[in-house]
Amino acid sequence: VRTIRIEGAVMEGNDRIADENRRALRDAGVTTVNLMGSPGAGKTALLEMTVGRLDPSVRLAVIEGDIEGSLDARRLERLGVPVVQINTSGACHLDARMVREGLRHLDLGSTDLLFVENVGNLVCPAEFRIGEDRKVMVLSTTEGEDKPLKYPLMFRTSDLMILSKIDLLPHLDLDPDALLMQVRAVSPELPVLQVSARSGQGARQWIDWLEGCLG
Ligand SMILES: Nc1nc2c(ncn2[C@@H]2O[C@H](COP(=O)(O)OP(=O)(O)OP(=O)(O)O)[C@@H](O)[C@H]2O)c(=O)[nH]1
Ligand SMILES: [Mg+2]
Repeated sequence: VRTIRIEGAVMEGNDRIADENRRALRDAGVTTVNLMGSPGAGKTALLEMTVGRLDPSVRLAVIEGDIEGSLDARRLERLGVPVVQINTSGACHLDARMVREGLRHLDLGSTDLLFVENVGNLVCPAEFRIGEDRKVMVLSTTEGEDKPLKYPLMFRTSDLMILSKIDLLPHLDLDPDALLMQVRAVSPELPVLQVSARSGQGARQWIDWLEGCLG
């Protein structure tokens, strides 16, 4: 009972700070996308592809969430994107407090679109609001058809699913239609885009979706 009470308080505190983040971001005219998915699903590769294809007038920034290190932040910094790295020191997700800290190090007045690449994990990030406008999950073709049934929360809370690495389909026994049926079984309205950061397939639809979010 005690444990549940503490967790409740933590979540309550998180939601309050998430609302503050959201207000600060909205006031600054920033659209924020929380990018989630398993380790190695292709989140950073998707961001690298996005940088090269978004209209250059859209000013990007990224908050990178990792347990340790700054490898992904450096990948994006090399492309000229302002990046803040957050290390969670073991936590499997970013929470609103961590993101609030990250926002202090960004020039929100010079940002139109902020990506928050969450810690690689198909479970915990879905439980914590951070003040985002949209949640996008990346599921790669190598993860298997059963993931929606085994990890439903991420699919239920996301606004968009990217099926990534579709260039690998000829080498895999994944049946994309079977996967999409499983997705629909847990989250009937979730839109799905099929993308390859390697070949650029599906990039246009992804960029169109993003630009639609900018309003
Ligand atoms: N073939 C292929 N490989 C990809 C694609 N996207 C990413 N990869 C590879 O998949 C691996 C993981 O990609 P990342 O973008 O680092 O994955 P991530 O989700 O950011 O990983 P974490 O941040 O560690 O959770 C790398 O070796 C990429 O080169 C793709 O579209 N096609
Ligand atoms: Mg990454």
